[in-house]
Amino acid sequence: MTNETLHTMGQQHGRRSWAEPWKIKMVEPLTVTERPAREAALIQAGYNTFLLRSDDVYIDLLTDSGTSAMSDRQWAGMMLGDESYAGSRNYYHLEEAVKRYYGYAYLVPTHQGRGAEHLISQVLIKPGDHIPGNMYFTTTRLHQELAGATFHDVIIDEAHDPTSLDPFKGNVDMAKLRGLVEEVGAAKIPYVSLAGTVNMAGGQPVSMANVRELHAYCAGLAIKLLLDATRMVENALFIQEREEGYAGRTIAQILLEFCSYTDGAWMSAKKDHLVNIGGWLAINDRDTFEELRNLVVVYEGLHTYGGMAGRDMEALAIGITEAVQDDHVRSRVGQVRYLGELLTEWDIPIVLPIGGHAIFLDAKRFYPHLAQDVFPAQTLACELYLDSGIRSMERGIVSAGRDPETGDHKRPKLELTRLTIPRRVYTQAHMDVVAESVKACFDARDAATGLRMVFEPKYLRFFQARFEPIV
Ligand code: PM9
Repeated sequence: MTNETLHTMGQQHGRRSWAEPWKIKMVEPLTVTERPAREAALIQAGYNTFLLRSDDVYIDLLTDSGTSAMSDRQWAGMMLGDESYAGSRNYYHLEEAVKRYYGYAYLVPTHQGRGAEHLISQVLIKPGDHIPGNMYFTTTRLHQELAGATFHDVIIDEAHDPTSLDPFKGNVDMAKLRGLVEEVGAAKIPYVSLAGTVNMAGGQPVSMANVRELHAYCAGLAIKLLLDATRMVENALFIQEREEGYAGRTIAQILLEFCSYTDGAWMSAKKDHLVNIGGWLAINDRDTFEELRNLVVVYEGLHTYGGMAGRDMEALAIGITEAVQDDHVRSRVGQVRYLGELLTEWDIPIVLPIGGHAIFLDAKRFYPHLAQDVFPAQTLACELYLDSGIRSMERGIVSAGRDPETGDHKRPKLELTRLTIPRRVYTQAHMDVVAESVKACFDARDAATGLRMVFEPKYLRFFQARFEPIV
């Protein structure tokens, strides 16, 4: 068959695949384990995937945080680390990259996202304040609460429905926000906490129209609009694909426009920015910056390293430029979609539309016979690990924690198990293996009996809680 014939056949089938815009230069062997060893490891880990040793894991989909593969350029950048205590040249590279792609005036580096969340919460929140946000995130809300605020979820209702196909399920419901402002008063709301994409909703995006409207509304009331920019490049791809007028704009252009409607941002650089550690906080207001820059030296490190080594800042500065390339973002989200489409073809219940960084299995529909109090999503994470050694993460009642007022479990509408895809790490063949293991668990779903929690830490319990199977 000639190349031409092949080409014609391709056109006849209408098939045009995407592929990763890189090739693999270095590999890390994986460990394949047997079921009895996995059973022993899971008992040892108290049925919590966070407590497994990574040596006992085959394909690790716990998180996309700090688990990306760095490029040859980033590794080369590590060798250019300027480890001076103050004024490292790598800090200035980072400052320049953040300014160019995010547009904010002032930068404070931090060791990771929650370092930035801690600083911004301590500087802007007073006890008794209220923080509206487009769904909670575990660490973000905790820092807001520790600073004395009450968090209010003002995301649109569709975000809590895993079957809703709304293209922008991350949007803020303006009526809910207005209602809160009327109830508590604008003076009690230092900022709106806006995340793009929304992790706990399934990696769902916020539209440009929504952030523009929010900006106009908040500016009129002197409420800051602050962005959790952790996965904003993925959000930008969804805007490019779904929002009128953005098809011809680059990810970098969309990102810059989106950020221009906000007053500042915090960042877990361990996600979008393709590094294993790092974070930052950026803000336009000079006075707030001065306070943040003063506080960072108390908790993180000097204001020109904030807990990162010079080499980390160099890899991060390079990672920012790589993160905003259109072909990179398309292939990253394309891989997530590949897995999600396989699962939907097999009628396995997942959150739709497929999000940017992960597939979220809908444990309520997966295990309709299990009550939320026996932790269906945690159970599913365990079953998946037992089946194949694949590690996932609970994002349901365990992650939601307890109501600080009543002490009862918070019972989120979404009870999800997250298969999080690290960037540039796994291949399509790995995704096939993952899909087949999920299918095996789905076929065996009637046998699942749930878990009971036998140890519960005070903060962010999902990281360290222990469970036992209900028999
Ligand atoms: N997210 C994740 O796996 C890592 C730890 S929490 C299970 O999804 C957002 C939207 C995040 C996030 C971390 C942080 C905190 C802030 N915002 O982990 O402290 O998804 O760098 O960032 C995790 P750090």
